[in-house]
Amino acid sequence: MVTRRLLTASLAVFFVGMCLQSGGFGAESGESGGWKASGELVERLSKRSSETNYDEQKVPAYTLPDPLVGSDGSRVTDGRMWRQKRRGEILELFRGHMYGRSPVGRPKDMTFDVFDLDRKALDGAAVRKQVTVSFTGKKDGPGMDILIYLPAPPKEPVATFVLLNFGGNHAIHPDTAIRLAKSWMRQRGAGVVDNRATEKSRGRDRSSYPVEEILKRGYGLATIYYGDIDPDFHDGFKNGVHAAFDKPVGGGRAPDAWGSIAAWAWGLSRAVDYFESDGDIDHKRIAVLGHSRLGKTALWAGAEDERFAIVISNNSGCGGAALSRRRFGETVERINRSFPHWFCENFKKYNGREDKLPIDQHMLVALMAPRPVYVASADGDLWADPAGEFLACKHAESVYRLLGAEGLGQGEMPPLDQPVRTGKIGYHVRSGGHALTAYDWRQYMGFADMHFSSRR
Ligand code: GTR
Repeated sequence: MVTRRLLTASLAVFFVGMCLQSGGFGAESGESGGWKASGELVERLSKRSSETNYDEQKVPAYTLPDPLVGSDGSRVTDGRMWRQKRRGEILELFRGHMYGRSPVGRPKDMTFDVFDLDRKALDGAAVRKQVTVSFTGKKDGPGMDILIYLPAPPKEPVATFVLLNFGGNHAIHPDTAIRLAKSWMRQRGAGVVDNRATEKSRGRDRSSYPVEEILKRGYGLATIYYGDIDPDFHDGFKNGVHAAFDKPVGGGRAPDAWGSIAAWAWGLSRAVDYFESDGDIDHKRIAVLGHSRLGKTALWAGAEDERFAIVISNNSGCGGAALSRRRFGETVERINRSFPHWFCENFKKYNGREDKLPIDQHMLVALMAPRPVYVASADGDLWADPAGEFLACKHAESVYRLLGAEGLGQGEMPPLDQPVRTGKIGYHVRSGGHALTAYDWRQYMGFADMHFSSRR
């Protein structure tokens, strides 16, 4: 009798779950109020590329998988079920179908070498440290340099933002003591010659790294050149950390072997391994941040490694915070074509078949729960689909609520330059284009002020 009743009850839960899955999350086009893309921009971009959709009206109807319905159809009804069952299940889906599977945990032979320590850097405003992490313990093996600035003099272990950079550590500030990046680099103007950084590129990207302001607000900053971990070009995974850690299956790479985004995210976790050994850094208050492809990376790092206490995505777009099923701006097919090394091989099966994905990016945002997560878009960056980024936050909310946390607290897209950051999910769409700006940083520091003060 009891068994029967239980069976009936679980079937009912299953049925409700399936209904939600097929109906509850459908057809969002036109759903958002507040910010809307400029009609003139939509027209201009649409003319430039007929292959890309920039028109909200042309977003196809779609149904998002429900983060709170398990693969077996059962509904997740409490925090324990989320933690013990569903969270791991979603993480596995992202590993298997999208980012790929990374080596687990800290490499046993990894070493840290603090090769620079100046307690009176930047005219006495900062403690500067530079650390080489050798992933295999071999000096000639793959490794990365971490550049760290902490407010001076350090009074207590400091809450720190960590982010990967595009142009080398030396490009974030003109400080001549910063070691010039040695790894392969994309051609980014005159400061890079034959894919190597030159002195000319010192401080070139400083507008995206307001170091002095960050220090004044009491935060530390740690940054790593992403190409140290894995050079950003497709060479069949022969260089960077893939070569050192890949375990071939049947003579080749497994279809779910880690791509470059997963490798960069793995590198961020190795930085946390270092922070845990550095008494000046509060490793319980680490915020991971990233812009664009490195915003996708920050999200994946935050999903894989819960030591990141806050996760921030700046203009991450397709493969980051934007819902794939909307096919707005950059699509799965387009990203796999342009960057075949970013995701695992399996992800290519979803080119033009987004509806077949067992996940969508709201579930990536949900993997941060109940930790604070902030997603930022830019008005001119339609390639990254601002509305799709907002909707991913919105549809991650059910998980935050289940865990007793306030999520976004806002059903509609906010107006331009009006950040939403009352709960654990923060969001803004700022004026201007695809970039990490001082304005963005101010919102992130305000968000960190809110959430880190209670963690001390
Ligand atoms: C673009 C790419 C985007 C974004 C961007 C970036 O070319 O299509 O997904 O990641 O690069 O990283 O700057």
